[in-house]
Amino acid sequence: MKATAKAHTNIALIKYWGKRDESLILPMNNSLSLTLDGFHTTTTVEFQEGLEKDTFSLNSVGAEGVELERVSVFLDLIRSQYDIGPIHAQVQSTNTVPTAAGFASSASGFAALAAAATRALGLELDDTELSRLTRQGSGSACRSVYGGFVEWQMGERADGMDSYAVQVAPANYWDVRMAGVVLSDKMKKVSSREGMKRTVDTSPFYNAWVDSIAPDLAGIKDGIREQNFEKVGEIAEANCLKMHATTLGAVPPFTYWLDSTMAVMQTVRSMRDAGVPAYFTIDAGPNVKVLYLPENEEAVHTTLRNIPGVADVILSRTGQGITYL
Ligand code: 2P0
Repeated sequence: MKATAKAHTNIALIKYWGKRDESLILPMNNSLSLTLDGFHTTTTVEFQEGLEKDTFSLNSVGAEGVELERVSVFLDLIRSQYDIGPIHAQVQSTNTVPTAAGFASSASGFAALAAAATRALGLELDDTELSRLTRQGSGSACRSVYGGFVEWQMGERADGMDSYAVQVAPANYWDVRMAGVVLSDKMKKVSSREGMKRTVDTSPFYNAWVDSIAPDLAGIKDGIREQNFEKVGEIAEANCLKMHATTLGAVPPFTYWLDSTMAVMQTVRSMRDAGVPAYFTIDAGPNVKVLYLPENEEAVHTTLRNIPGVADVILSRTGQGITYL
């Protein structure tokens, strides 16, 4: 009744932005991500007879309130979906995603939790079923079941049975890298859940966003297959800009960007003008992630670190999918 699993976080190159079903977590569009080896969560789940409730500790600190609630609600989902009965669990997680880095820890967190909990219960889920289950903890987490380049297929069914991720190319297919640029100035943020909902409900740009996904996805998959870095980078950067443009049309309008976010974006464009291919992407927060090739690592690292307002730059390679320890 005990198992340990490790999952890496992922960063979307084609963004998931908006749900068609809030409770099942079904998206409005397909998304495509890169799993990163630098950021992972390791989770041990032990089910025990006689526990009155689930417990959760993160980096050895006992969690209460909303954090514990999200873990326990997800375990409830597993207990009910697989007819487990009222047995509770002790959950212990270690996160190497630096909390200040603005890298989504919910992706690696829910992927590791789903894998460890189902393994502890002796359920033999294949990757598709594990991804489908993980999706219901946090949408982007369903992509962390796999390493390398991963596509979350939105599916069409109302019950979500066809909404899960598949691998597009494994981690060792292509050595591309990503730098996480951590900004010192943190803005109080609109959560991604709230931000995407407000955008779907109110932004006149939202339909244009959805319409732009199919060509972006087809193009980036060609680019990955061909290992055409410029093609992949250009599409990813443009897709990110379109996602963020939808937030400006929302009511009330909002943006995740700070001055320093735009300074990093501008520096990445200047690097390209100077002959270093590098492309940015930004999630539901001010920090910037920069895609680059191994031969440019030193130049990219040095340039990014020297931008005013940058607190840290964390480099990462492509990462693997779920592993059991
Ligand atoms: C993504 N983001 O594709 C997009 C891009 C943020 C911007 O997935 O409500 O934490 O748990 O499904 O997955 C962040 O949203 O949201 C996210 P829920 P999630 O990575």
